[in-house]
Amino acid sequence: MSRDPEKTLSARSNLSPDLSSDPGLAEAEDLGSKADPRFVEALLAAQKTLIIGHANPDGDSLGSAVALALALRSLGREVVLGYSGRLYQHLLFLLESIADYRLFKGEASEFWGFDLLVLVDCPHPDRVWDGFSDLAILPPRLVVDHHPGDPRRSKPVAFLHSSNVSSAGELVFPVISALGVSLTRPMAEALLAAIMSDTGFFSQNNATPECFRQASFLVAAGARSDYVVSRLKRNWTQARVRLLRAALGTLEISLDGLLASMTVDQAMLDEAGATLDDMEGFVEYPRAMNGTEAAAFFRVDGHGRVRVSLRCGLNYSVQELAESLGGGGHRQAAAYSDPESDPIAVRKKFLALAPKFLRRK
Ligand SMILES: [Mn+2]
Repeated sequence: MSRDPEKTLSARSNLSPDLSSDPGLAEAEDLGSKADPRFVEALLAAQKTLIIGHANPDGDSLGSAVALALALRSLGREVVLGYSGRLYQHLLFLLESIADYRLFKGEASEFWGFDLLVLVDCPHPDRVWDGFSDLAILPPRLVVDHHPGDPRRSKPVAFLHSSNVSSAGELVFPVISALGVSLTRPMAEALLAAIMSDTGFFSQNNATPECFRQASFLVAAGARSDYVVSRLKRNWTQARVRLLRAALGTLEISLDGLLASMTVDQAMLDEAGATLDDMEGFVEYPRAMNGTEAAAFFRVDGHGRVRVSLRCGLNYSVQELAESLGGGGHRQAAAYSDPESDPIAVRKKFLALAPKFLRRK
C-alpha cells in the first residue's frame, strides 16, 4: 500500500488521479470481472510469465502480483515478478516469499524469453512505464485491473476488469481458485494486504460484502490479519513522526471549520531528516477532526512544485476543484500540482477558490 489514498485507497479506485479521467467509459463499468476461462487458460499455457504492476507499486498492485506469482510457481510455471519505479519500504515484507523480483525499465531486451506478460492493477503498460507505447516489443498480455478505463487499450489476449471491486486482489483471488491452487499463507497474506490497502483497512465504501467474504477465506487459509496490519501500518520511522509533529504545527482551519489544511516545505523535511515518502497519508490527520468535512495537504514534491492532496466526506466533492486546477481524482479523494514552489502560497490561492467549489452535494 502506498499510504496515500488518492493513489490507492479510494472506492472504485484510483491508481492515480489522471487514470480516472480516461475517456470513453462510464465509471461503474464491469467489462469482465469473472474468472474468464481464457484468462486462466493463458496463464496455464505460458511457460515463462512476467507479472508486473503499475509504477511505484502499492499494496494492492504488489500484493496481487505476488499472490499470482506464487500460485503459478506452485504449478511449476516459471514466473518473474517485475516492478518499475520504487518499492516502498513498508511493502517489502510481501516479497519475502519471492526470491527473484527485479526492476524492469520497459526496454525490448528485457522481455525476450517471456511468452506472457500480466499487467496487475493497471490497464496498460503506460502505467508501468510512463509514456510507453510500443506494444509490439511485449509478449502477449493479460490485464487484471479495477480502475476506470478500458483494459482493451493494451490489446490483451484476455482481461479481468471491474471498477466495482475493491482491489485487483479481489479479481486475482478467483483466478487462483480457478487455477486449482490451494492458498498458502504467503499467498493469502499478499491478497489480504491487497484488499486492506485499497479499502483503507475496510474503512471505505468499497469494502463490500464480497470483499469481507474473501477476507474471511484468506484468514481461514492462514493469513494473519494482525501481522498484515502491523506490517502495513505500524512501520513509521522516527523521521516520519518528527515530520508529522512539524506538519501539525501548520494546521489551519478554514470555512467555519469545514476545511482543515496542513503544509510541509523543504525546510521541514530537512529538519526532520524525512523523505517525500514520509508524507504519505498525512492528509488524513486534518481530516480526522470532528466537524471537518474536507482536508487539504500542501507539500513540496521534490521537483520544485507543490503537490496538493484533497479529501472530503461523502456529502461533498473535491473532484471538480482538483480538475479546475489541472488535477483529477474522485469525489472523495483528488489531487493536483501547482508550479509554485511555496506550499504556503499555494494554500493561500487554494483557500480563495475553495468556497466556490466545496459545496454540499
Ligand atoms: Mn488497486
